[in-house]
Amino acid sequence: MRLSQTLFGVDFQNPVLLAAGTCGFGEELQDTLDLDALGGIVTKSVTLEPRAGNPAPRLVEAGNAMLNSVGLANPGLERVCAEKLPWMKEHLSRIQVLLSVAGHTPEEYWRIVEGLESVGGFLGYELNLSCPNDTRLGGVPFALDPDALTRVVQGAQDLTDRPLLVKLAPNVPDIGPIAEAAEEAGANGITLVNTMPGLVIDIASGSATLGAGSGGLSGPALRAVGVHAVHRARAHTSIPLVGVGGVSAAEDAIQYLMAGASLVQIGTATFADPRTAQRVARDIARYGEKMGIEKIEDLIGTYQAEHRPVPVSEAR
Ligand code: RRO
Repeated sequence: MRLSQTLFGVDFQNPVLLAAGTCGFGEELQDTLDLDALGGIVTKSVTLEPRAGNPAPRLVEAGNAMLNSVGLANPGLERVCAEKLPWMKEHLSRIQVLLSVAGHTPEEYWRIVEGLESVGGFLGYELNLSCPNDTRLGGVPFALDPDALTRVVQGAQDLTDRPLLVKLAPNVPDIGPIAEAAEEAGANGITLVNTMPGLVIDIASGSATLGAGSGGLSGPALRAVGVHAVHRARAHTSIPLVGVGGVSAAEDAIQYLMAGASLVQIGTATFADPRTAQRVARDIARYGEKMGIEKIEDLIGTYQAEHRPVPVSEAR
């Protein structure tokens, strides 16, 4: 099966990317996996100023999931431009790179986009509007507030011709209208979903197991939430969708593709096995060959919602 597709005007050699926050800026993983074998990577979110991040522990197990509160640890815009982008330009030319951007105010997002824009060497942006661990000043994440989301996206869109994706949060009653707001504001793609707010308490001490208290839940437990979010967003939008949450095998990625995602991202599973993304890409191709599917596009969006009303006689 042909895994490559043209999206956002460029070629993705396969649909598997590494998710923001799980692969640094690529350099950190260069000795552990073959970056050239990926569809692309999304960097750790970049903020205006450097961030030291939250107190340890930053990651804990939470049943069939992981809880994190990294607290946006990153070198900040200036060092990303001076140190990270030059490395990425030189070493990641075969794969697609999205820069994840985070801020407390719309103006911070815009200043970061302006700063990165002047350096270049990457495909586009993934605006992280949904970090559960560092909400905007005095409020909820932008992704929970369609008016605030619209303002950030419209302002960023005015500053760049590069593809602009937005990353949404899972903890909303219906993500469909939020995805619609993102498309109307000018987003070129939507990534669904960020981690789910969660808390693990150590009952011996009565304290949270994470240094920062609560955090964001990821891993297998998030997969059905992410697949559902993609399905709802597909019903409300026509721009490319990127599915993320709980992918560790080709079968997981294929659910996202069937729900309507054009690309998938791997996050938590990379911590257990850094080569997960390569394996998932290879196994999607094997699945396609087994099923007689010619190209990845023939798999995308093939899921049709079923309505199975309970017959009145059974409902009684
Ligand atoms: O750095 C983090 O604590 C973090 C971020 Br920015 C995010 O978007 N999602 C997450 O689970 N953790």
